[in-house]
Amino acid sequence: MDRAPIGVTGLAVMGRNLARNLARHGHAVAVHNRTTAKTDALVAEFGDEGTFLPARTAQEFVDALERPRKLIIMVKAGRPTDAVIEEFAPLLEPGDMIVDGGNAHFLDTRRREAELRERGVHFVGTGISGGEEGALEGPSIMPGGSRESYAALGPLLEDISAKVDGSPCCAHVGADGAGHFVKMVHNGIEYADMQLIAESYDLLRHAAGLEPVAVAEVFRTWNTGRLESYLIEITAEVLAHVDAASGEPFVDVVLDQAEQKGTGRWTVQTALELGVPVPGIGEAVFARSLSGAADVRAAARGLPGPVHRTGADSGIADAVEQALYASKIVAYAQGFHQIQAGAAEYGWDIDSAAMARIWRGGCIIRARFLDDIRRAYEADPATPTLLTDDHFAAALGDAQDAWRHVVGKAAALGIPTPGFSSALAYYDALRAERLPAALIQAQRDFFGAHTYRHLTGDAVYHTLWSGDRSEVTG
Ligand code: NBP
Repeated sequence: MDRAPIGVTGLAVMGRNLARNLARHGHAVAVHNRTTAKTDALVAEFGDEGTFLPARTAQEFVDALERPRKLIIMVKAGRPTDAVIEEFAPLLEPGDMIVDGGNAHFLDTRRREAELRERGVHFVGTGISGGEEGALEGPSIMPGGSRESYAALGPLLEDISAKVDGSPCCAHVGADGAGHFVKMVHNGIEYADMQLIAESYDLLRHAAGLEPVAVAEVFRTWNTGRLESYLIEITAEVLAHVDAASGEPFVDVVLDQAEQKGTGRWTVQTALELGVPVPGIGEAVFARSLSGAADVRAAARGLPGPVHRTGADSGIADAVEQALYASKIVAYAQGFHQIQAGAAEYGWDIDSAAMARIWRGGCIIRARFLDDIRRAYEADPATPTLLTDDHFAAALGDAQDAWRHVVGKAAALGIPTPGFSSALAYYDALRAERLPAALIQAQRDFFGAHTYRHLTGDAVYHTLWSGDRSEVTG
């Protein structure tokens, strides 16, 4: 065989595993890397897993691909992606397809897609979630780009994606940068979910007074119910783990400063640009920043607060489960709101039910819960918020008392729960008959003549605050 239906360039952990995944599924795959030693190593170590066509140069790589050519770029996002595109684009022909499977910013993807479209080349910005293991065993794949490119690429990508109930975790998201946009929001939701789980752990540890190994048991039990998910499962594993050197719970020997690579920050920055409220994701990003603000934390450590930080309220575990489930519904509702706002802004026709479906497997936020989101969007694709879906509204109603009890208890004990508190505030704000935003509008008009509207009608008014306080039309 001298030609392959697809190729991968960039053979670090992700690219190598994606190439192996393709080969294991019976697809011959051309492989290329800037540093040829990685190409040689892949073929030497895993050559028996399928058909690999190693290429030492860009030209050899392009020549090893069947027309229309399909090449996947798996290099470091940013400048390296542009460098690789500049290297390959002159070697391609109209109709060829470049898939960028890296974590690109969706605005870069939009720019690249527009530039390559001029040359007749399809640029398919593709979100891939699942990390190293997912790339090998079956990730969740979110391809953007043209429908035409999906018709050619879809069967291959669906074949190597994760499967849930026989359904592939891969679907065409929408034009140009839609795939990377949805992947970005996926990561934002992941931040929020992890923060809520971390707060649950903190409450079980310090409000219920449980040791990490006992908290692990609680998470294990939760993982048999409606919270069943990859993140809950690994949380139980981590909390049960003991540091071999000290014999202490592993979680107690890890520095409590969470890092981030930037997709959570992008989600919040984009939400701010779009004017979409995603406070749960924002709180999660800021909670990581706060944890890393070591000097500020050291300076503030002696500030007064409740004396007995640790309680022994063993009955709170069930309430925490309710609060976690309710807050999780809120976080996902915010993420899907952002997807819908992005779709409206950029003209993408994104099927929210399909997004929930392809996140059920392969990716970090995979969970039983996503099936309920899929069902909710299938029942009402145009719903403004997931919160009003019958199933979720009932769950939020059932969780009311427990959720409020947990947030109140956390405040009383001095346990920070920005995720839980913010989720509850978002819920209460959305359902409020009247918001104090009316006062803010009035203040804005007072100091800046920014005008306001009345409850009835679209007319714009201004009050002459420094004059006789009569109202004039704005
Ligand atoms: P890295 O992000 O570490 O990138 C390393 C690869 O980029 C190597 O193949 C390297 O070639 C290549 N490269 C660089 Br750096 N600069 C280049 C240039 N100017 N020209 C050509 N190639 C260049 O690899 P990764 O961790 O496998 O991730 C690949 C992509 O997948 C990234 O965009 C990442 O954000 C995304 N992603 C990663 C994960 C994950 O869990 N790691 C999950 C989902 C998505 P060399 O060998 O010659 O240096």
